[in-house]
Amino acid sequence: MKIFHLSDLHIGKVVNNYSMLGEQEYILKKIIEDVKREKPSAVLISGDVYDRSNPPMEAVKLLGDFLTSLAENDLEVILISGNHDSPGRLSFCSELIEKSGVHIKSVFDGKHKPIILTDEYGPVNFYAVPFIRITDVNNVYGTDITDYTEAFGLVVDSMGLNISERNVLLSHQFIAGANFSQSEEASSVGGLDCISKGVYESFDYVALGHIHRAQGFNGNRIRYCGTQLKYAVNEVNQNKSYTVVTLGEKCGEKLCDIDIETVPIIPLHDMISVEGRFEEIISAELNENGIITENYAYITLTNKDYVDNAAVRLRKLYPRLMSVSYTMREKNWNFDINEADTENERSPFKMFSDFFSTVNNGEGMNDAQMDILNKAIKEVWGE
Ligand SMILES: [Mn+2]
Repeated sequence: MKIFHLSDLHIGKVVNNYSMLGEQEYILKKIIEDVKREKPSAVLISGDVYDRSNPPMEAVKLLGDFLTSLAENDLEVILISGNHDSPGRLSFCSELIEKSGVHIKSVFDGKHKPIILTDEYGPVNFYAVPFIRITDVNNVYGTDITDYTEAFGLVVDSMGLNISERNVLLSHQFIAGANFSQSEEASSVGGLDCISKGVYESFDYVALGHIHRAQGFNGNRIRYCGTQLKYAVNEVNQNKSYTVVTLGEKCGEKLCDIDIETVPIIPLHDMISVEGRFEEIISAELNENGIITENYAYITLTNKDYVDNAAVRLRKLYPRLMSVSYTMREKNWNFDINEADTENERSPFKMFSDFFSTVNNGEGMNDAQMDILNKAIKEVWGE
């Protein structure tokens, strides 16, 4: 049985003031083309469908169009909510929509009615658990658990899995040991939010969402497919994809075979980072539109001094300019020793104002900022 695994669509996301809707619409159309060609039995969307609990109208329309296009094919769509979604809003009309083969599980109620699909090897039971916190588990089961792994373990135990059949889980959680990106915006990175992957081991495949970098555990049977688009500067070198899983027959408690492959996604516009001297960066070759690139560009300048109007000048050649920063290798942290005394002799106020003007293009603090600094100094050192 062939399954497409997507997650973290973050429809409606805005990155550095650029709406990603056009980019998202483009790749979702590509995925629909792949669905028509590859004919998967199910498309799984493992949470963070929207970027916000109250998504903009255009984002709601795009998800609606995507689900409608998916449902026009002979397949089931199973979708859970992530930490960015509003469970209540996402569940709108879910019982009605279910009749079209689109199963939305966004409100955690402790009930587990698997969606069962069948192929020549028998049934595959799909369990869908939306993003949950320990308090959700305690509220539903009347427990007093304080450990995330124990809480999720209770959820899995309550499913009453038949391990002689094939079982697939959709989940949106942070597994201990997973490798974060930057755009997750999780409430806490690691620490208390971690679940030990042991709780997932009874499943034949776990379609995870939450972490934006694709990665797998236990031979990829517990897998984050990652986002389908880059959403942060430290994702520029990641290859984005979705995952296609083909489940074989079950041999005892394990699958005889499972095939897991990634399908690369070519975005409409890529997200890149460029580093170098301003003069070099603006003299790169122009394309047929008279600009350097249509891609979203994070630019880091290695110039010793600030370049006048750098962003304005760069934007003419890089119209999707995300940010301009300086490495300031020579200047950074290295105050002019002729001007400053030793650090110990400079007052905290002088040290901070020097630092402030260094990182602000030579501009000093305004009155309000000086007030804040003075207050902070008083708090730390007294009068
Ligand atoms: Mn996410």
